[in-house]
Amino acid sequence: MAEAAVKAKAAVSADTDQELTDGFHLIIDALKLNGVKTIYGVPGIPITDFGRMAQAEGIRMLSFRHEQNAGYAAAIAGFLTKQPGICLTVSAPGFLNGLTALAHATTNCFPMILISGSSEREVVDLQQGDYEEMDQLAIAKPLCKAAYRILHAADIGIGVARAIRSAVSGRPGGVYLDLPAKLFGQIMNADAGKKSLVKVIDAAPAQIPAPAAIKRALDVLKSAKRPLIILGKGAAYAQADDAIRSFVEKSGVPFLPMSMAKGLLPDTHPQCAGAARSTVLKDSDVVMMIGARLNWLLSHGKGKNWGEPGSKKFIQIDIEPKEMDSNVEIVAPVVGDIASCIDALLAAMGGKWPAPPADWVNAVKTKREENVAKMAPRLMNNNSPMDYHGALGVLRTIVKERPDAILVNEGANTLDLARGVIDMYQPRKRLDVGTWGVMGVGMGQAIAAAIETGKPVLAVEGDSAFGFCGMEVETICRYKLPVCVVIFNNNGIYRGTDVNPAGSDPATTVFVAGARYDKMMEAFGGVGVNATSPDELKRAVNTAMDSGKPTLINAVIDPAAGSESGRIGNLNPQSALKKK
Ligand code: ADP
Ligand code: TZD
Ligand code: MG
Repeated sequence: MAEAAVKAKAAVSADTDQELTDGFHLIIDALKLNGVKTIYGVPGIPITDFGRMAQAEGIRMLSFRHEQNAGYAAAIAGFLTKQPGICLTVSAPGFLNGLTALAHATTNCFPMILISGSSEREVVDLQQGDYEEMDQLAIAKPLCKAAYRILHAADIGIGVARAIRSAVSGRPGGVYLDLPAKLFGQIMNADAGKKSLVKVIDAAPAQIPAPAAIKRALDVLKSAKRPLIILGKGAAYAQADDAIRSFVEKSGVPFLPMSMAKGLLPDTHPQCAGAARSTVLKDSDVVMMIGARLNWLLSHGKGKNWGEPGSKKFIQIDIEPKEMDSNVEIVAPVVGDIASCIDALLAAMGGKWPAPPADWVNAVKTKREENVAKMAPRLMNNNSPMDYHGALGVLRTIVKERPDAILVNEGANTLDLARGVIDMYQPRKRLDVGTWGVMGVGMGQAIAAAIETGKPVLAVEGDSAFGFCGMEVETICRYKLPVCVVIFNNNGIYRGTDVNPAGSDPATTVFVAGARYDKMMEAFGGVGVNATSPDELKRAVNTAMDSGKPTLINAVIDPAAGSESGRIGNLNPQSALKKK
């Protein structure tokens, strides 16, 4: 049956002699018409044949071991390409597995479409217990930007167009598209079917800022004594790299990249204030955010990290008007898409722009150099077992030598320390846990990064973080992707040293001591290496990156080296009853 279905792209009706098409093919044609080249998913009822047919029709189908990882792959594909990443799942449990990633995409402003097969409406709505019965549309709605269901083959064109436009226009986000099983087999006249398809024109229209908003922003920026620019992942997403660089350089203002905006301008750029983060947040008087939100990652724009209350003026560039004044007053809101906003700013700045006061620029530079010098010797140790700095010092050099490789990074200490230590040199090369700090994005991101960009991928993973998605090493081996996974194996979450004082069970944060994650990769034909020193780690990563072979390096990290929750231990609530 499967093979027949794949072959029969269009059938001819016996009685009327007219050429027919069906739901399966209309969905595939609608996606292809709109440039979809890749789908990430897991097969099963009712979408198994759909996957086969899509593959036969030239769409690349990446078949995962768990929908959550396929979803994270689709989400990051959206970030990397500005096209919605597509995740395909079966009904209820598969759908729910994909939903975490859909919510994550929405939270991070990544365009993604979760397409799930679903059970029959008549049975679901009367709750009569269909196979994998669930009212998926209702459940998806609060977790995404938009949710649609297509009931008739003739609506597939419009339904797919609506999903695409919803995902990428305005503030990008996740969209759910519900496809009941019956839709796939519905037939219609092939010609009418073809005419019903919609190619989305200008899916993410430019949103031009008002000239008055541009002038207001520049007036505030010009008045600053200690200005700061914060670049967020919205700026990386916008793919306006040259314009952003010109603007930052013309302004002369120190810039601070948020995690996934690192590399938009190189971290080694003379204006980069990454290594003087606390100083610039505290001491600046005007802060211009470009595609960054004043959420928890920036302490909501207030509190002790931001210096004296009332000491700041904020300028914000964002496509989402509701983002303005979300946490503090924005004195100069600039609403529009970043490319248009930066172009307008550059045009309005004219030929000459006054440099910011030299004492400020120099103070930032001095602080940065001090901090870089303080860190340098720690990165050069060759301790065995390794500490984070010794291991990261090696990876920092490797990324410097291979600036076009993509770095995927998750964990707690593994994340926070790598973000600080590893300089990035090109835009959209650093992918990580995003706004939620979610563990388990790593393998999905690594796979999508390799597929979408064709570049080598280095995934630096905490042992806990990796555990959420580790089975996808089989997927990496199956598709022979140039992914090198380095597990920072400290035997646990934050540290591997906790002891349960009450009984024989292990403490909640520790794992099997001395685990050999490298063997997992060997099980599927990839290369596994156990690295116990920075020298060994360096050799193994370089070999992997040169060969492009799927590789997993178990980097043995001192279990006592990490700290609770990495850099965000302060967010843990404290028990009033805890003994001092
Ligand atoms: P970070 O975590 O790096 O600080 P956030 O995810 O908090 O970044 O913020 C990204 C912001 O960028 C969001 O508020 C989003 O609306 C905005 N954004 C995304 N794409 C664009 C774009 N093309 N133009 C303008 N703003 C954008
Ligand atoms: N579950 C999910 C989906 N996301 C989370 N962020 C957590 C749980 C809680 N959590 C963190 O915030 S970090 C972390 C967990 C479980 C793992 C940290 O351990 P690690 O990294 O081994 O990945 P380090 O290097 O040991 O700190
Ligand atoms: Mg760990």
